[in-house]
Amino acid sequence: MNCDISPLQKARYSYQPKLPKALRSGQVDVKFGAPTEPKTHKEQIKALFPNTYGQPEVKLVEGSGNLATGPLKVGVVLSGGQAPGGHNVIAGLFDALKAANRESKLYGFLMGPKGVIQGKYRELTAEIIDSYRNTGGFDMIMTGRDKIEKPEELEACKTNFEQMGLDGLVIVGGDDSNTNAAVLAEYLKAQGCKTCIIGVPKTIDGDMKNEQIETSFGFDTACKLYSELIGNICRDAMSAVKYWHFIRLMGRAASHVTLECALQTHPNIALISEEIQAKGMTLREIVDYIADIIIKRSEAGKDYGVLIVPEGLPEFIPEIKRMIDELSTILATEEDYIQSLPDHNERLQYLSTKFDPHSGNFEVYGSLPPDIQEILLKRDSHGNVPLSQVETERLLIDLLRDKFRHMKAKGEKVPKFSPLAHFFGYEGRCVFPSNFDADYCYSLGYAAAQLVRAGLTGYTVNVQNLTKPADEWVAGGTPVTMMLNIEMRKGKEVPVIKKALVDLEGEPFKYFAANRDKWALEDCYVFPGPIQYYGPSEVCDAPTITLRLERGG
Ligand code: FBP
Repeated sequence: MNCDISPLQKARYSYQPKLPKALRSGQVDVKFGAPTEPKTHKEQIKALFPNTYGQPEVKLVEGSGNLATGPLKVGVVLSGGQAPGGHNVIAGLFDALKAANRESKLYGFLMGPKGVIQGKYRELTAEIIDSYRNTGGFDMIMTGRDKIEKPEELEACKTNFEQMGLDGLVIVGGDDSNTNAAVLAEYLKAQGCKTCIIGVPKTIDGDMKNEQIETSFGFDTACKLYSELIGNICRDAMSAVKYWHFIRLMGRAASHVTLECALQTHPNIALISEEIQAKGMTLREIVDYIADIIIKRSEAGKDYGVLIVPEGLPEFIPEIKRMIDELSTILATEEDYIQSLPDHNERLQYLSTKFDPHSGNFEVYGSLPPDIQEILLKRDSHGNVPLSQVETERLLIDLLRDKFRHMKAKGEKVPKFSPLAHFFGYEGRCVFPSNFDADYCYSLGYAAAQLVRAGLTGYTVNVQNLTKPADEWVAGGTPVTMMLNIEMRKGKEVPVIKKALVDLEGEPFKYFAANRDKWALEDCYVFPGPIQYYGPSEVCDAPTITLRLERGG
């Protein structure tokens, strides 16, 4: 089939992503830092990762170019949710391997970690790579949310790698997938298998970051896309002057996406889950807070506005979090049975016998709408609740309508309230990567190839100094074990990379908190417009406001 391609896609094929100077030089050396350790659970993690614990941080520097130059066979797999820039990670990896040795080969494992376990892959040739350069999506090799964890799965991977003669595997994923990278690296090292495992920090959620990893790729583009849409809605709201827009934004746990979009667009209300948790706010208190702003705006003659809410909110409301935790423990052993029950009422009935009668958690569960109750019964392979399916924006609208109805019944004055609900999530994950993400991802892939050439395993690749021009970026590797901590998942204690939540003492939140009262009542909306790929650098290359406030620049 001969499919058309858009003029932008055609133009983007020839965009040459920028690289840090040390990587461009072609004479790369690895500089080792001091040994590392995790912040908490040191002994537990050391016992679980005896072969990869304590490895030093590394930097990729311009030097004599003493990395391996022989032909390498390297695999790559995309894992978890799509994020703009994934194809550029693969392109960077490919170009770096070929630059070091034309005979090197890159294999793409298909449909996520399952493809690694089942040995399903295809060789990625120059022709394939060229038709995906600077494009969004993960469709070159697709993705999946499977986990490589059972002994037979680890063994299957090893067998496949040995049959392929694979020198390295690059796992592109978020916190869960990079944790998986650590588990696989440890297993292969213990078994004397030569395949090195390198992770790449990906997620639009922006929650895989720490001192070494400044941001996860995809966050920049997704936030810019959502901000464009929010800005357009703000303008629509102040034009029509009759609707309140309730917009839920993707981001499973942390509120980074919502905070960044708030900084970019100045909506009237932005809920930040981490603050709600810190203040211990109940659902009723959140509704009261929103109602107060709606009423004040109405009194000022503004029966319109824009609210943004992170999809992760439910898990940060203490009463709902406690309920979800108890439910997760029940599901750890009973999920299959509960799902096999014929209908919602039977499931509800059964659950009423399973919750601790003194915890109050069943009452909280029962107070939610049935469709949300059903979604809360599902878990992905990493034990996460599929929050992207919970329509929190509608729940808030319903609760506000109830509140205004009660107020009216008591004879109180109520505002005119015509709400509209939106969810911006999937539309932000396969966007053509912004110039920032195109450059960042290409650099991550290029650097990952150097870590494989250096024979390192159990590392997540990093590129730092991101608020500076790409020339001054510095690439390296962070040992995954230093990012681990122990958490409860599906009722069991397991090692996982700690998710970075919004820091309430950090500059991005402080800036938001200092301005939100003004944004609530006045119309201070900002309209970022669509992502620009060509034009002045301040329009096309600027990183997120979050990154600039966190890192300066
Ligand atoms: P990753 O953490 O795997 O990158 O995925 C993030 C995400 O986009 C979340 O924001 C969202 O809740 C989830 O994926 C949706 O998952 P799915 O694509 O399986 O519906």
